[in-house]
Amino acid sequence: MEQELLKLKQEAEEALAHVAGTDQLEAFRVKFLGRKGGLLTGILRQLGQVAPEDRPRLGQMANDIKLSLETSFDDRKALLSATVGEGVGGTDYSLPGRYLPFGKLHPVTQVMEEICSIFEGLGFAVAEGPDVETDHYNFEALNIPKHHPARDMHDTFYVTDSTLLRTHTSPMQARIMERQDPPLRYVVPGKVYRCDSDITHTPMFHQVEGLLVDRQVSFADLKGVLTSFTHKIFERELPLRFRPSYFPFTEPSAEVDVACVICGGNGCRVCKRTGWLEILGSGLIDPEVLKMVGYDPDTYSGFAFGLGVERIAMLKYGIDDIRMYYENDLRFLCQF
Ligand code: 2NL
Repeated sequence: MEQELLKLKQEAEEALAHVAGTDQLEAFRVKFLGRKGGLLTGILRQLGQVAPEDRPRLGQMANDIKLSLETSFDDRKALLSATVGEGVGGTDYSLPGRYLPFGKLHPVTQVMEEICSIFEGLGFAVAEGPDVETDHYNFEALNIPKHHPARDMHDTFYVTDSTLLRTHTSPMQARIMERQDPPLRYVVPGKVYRCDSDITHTPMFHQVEGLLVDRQVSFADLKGVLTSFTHKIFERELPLRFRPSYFPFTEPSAEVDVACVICGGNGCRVCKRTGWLEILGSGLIDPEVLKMVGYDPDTYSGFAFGLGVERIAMLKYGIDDIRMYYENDLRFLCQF
């Protein structure tokens, strides 16, 4: 039996060295180590017929060989799974890894960044302010005192009697003017809030507001900067129209229309047959606002403007429902 065991060990080691794949490895295990009909098991079964004095020694020897073959088997298995494409246990180590999908910026964020970078190209700096503002900076400092009819336009969410969710980003511009003397050129991007929700309004939306203050700033400067901006954001030199309007913080004020990006001015459903699309509000900063931040309106003048980012993005990409932005449908969001 001793001879048989040694022969088996040698044969098994040789066979294992030639095993090249998982199928062959399994065949090896069945042939040599299998519990039913395996060669080693066959020899161990005969142990009962061996002389009792030889039994412990041969038993020990058989067990040592079993252990040694099992170890060699495991080593071979590990080696094979590391080097051969088709590994053990159904894992194919040659398959390419699974990649995590890349996130993307929301279309509104993309357009907001694009708007800011166009103004940066025109020499404006970018500043951000708090979403929760004081009544003072959101209204008083911008020439909208209590009981002013313009407060009704804003549908404000109040936090306390004197704090609120900002209804525009201009409170930050008032803070900047208080801190800094002219000349200055800033744009302020961010979220704004108004208690309003229907097909064309969401209670939170995004604005970029800008201002420029210096000596002898005129309406011509406002027209030049906004024309330049519009041509860049729509990637075409579309005609512009400055239409008289009213804002409590600017005088004179103008709303800016661009020739319809869909029909080019001929009239269509998007521009409601007018040929024009309103894209922003603007004006020369009211002398009262300049006084409140401590500027002398006889020395300095400036212009300011505000635009809705969702609206610009809708016109740029032909999106016809503002609610699409906030439904979190990846089929929509991933197109941009
Ligand atoms: C609109 C109109 C506007 C401003 C925003 C502004 C800020 C300061 C002083 C004066 Cl600190 N004006 N901002 C001026 C005119 C219009 O926004 O329709 N926005 C969507």
